[in-house]
Amino acid sequence: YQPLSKHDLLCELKSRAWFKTLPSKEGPFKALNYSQLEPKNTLYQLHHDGFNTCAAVMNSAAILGSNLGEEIDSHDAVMRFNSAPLSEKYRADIGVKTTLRLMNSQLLANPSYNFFTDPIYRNITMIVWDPAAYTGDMQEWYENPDANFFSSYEKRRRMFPQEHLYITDPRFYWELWDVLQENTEAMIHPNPPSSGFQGIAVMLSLCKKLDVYEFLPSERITMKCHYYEKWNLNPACTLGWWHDLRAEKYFILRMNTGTKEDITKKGKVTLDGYSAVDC
Ligand code: NCC
Repeated sequence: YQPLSKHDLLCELKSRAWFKTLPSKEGPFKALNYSQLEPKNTLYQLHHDGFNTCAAVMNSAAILGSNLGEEIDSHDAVMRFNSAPLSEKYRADIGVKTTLRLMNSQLLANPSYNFFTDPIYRNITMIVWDPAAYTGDMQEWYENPDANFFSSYEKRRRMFPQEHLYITDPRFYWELWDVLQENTEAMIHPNPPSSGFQGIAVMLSLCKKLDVYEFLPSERITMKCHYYEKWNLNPACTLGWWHDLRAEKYFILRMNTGTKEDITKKGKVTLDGYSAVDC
């Protein structure tokens, strides 16, 4: 096992881990005419010029008290995750600007997230992923997704045909998982990477520079899980269990171009995007 350098790790991602949307011309999706249903432009057609500066803001409770809202909002594009709320009371710490939101399929499948009515899911680019088997059998996945979200996607596409809502091709996050495992000394859980790690990879493909907030925990690290929940105490949220967050976080740390102080004070790592590196 030979650890790769910062540059080589980034090149490994750049050569293999580009975001892909649902394979609408394959298997069940072809029969269901999904190419008519999906957004007309791909993610890369939509954001064809890319962004200079980007932020990805994790849902970690450690961001509370950070006062990073203004800094986060000053980026050209901001990615947020799952049901992360934008209420006034969090604004000073997390900001409000949202360009993209990456969500797991529970957000569409479970009505308690109010996907169809909550304004945090309007007028932004959205990406949804569902844990599929590594084998990549699309028929089996469509018939038996981890969370039952395909019908919500279909309904939503008909409701807002102009909206940019993409389903992730499972081969994207499995390729990402392969890169993570190949560059981790220990064996990691054979589960898809967390939404946070997937989002970082998406942003690396769209941005020249990416600041990631509270993925590597700051000195405000806490047992509390999310910035928007009071009583959810679970260190696994930060350290991982189903997702191998420790492996993901160590991998990202190895690519950091920022300072140690930015991590301890701000929970911030700075990464070069794919367009900033020659491989
Ligand atoms: O918690 P979650 O993630 O929504 O957080 C988004 C990403 O932020 C990073 N994170 C979060 C909390 C924390 N203390 N430290 C962190 O580093 C992680 O990278 C995480 O991916 C997910 O990945 O989709 C996840 O989603 C939740 C949950 O489904 C959604 O919040 C919707 O309620 C999962 N929790 C449960 O299923 C109970 C979580 O395991 C992973």
